[in-house]
Amino acid sequence: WAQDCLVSNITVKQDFDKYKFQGTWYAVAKKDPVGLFLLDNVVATYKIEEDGTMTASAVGRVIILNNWEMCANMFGTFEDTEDPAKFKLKYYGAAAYLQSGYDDHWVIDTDYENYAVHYACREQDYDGTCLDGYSFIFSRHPEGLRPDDQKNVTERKQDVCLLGKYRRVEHTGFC
Ligand code: ODT
Repeated sequence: WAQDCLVSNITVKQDFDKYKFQGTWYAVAKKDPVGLFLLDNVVATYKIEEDGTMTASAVGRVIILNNWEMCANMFGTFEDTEDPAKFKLKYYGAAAYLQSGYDDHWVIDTDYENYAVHYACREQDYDGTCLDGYSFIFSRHPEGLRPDDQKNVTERKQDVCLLGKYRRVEHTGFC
């Protein structure tokens, strides 16, 4: 078969349960967007508020103003869409000089207990493929993915047409 890589053909987690997704996730790998922001030591914590809205906070090492290195504290609110695994993420930083934005936030796959594959396409090309996107591979475990989950994750990287485009996200204790 040939993969068309159309954003509209990317499949997401069936019957995504945001309640089970709550809690802490450690980024283990990342495909960067144009103008990358979060470098490493990225940890995201998801929570469902009393009204059912999913929110998250995230930390990560960033370099701003060309060479000031710091730990960014970021916050986000997720807007539901007709697909339970596809959200719009409105995010901003604790300080005004940090990035803010409005991105897609798709959960491609997760078993809730060990791994998650996140995907966001920021800009589509004329042909419907993704021109500028980013993706995080998350683990519940700070040490990284379990060997059992690696096959799944590799397949999902291929599904989002980003196999080979990820880099490892280090956790050094900086944040
Ligand atoms: O690092 C980049 O290059 C782009 C990422 C910018 C988005 C950071 C916003 C984090 C806001 C808090 C939400 C946490 C959810 C994290 C899940 C995946 C990262 C968007």
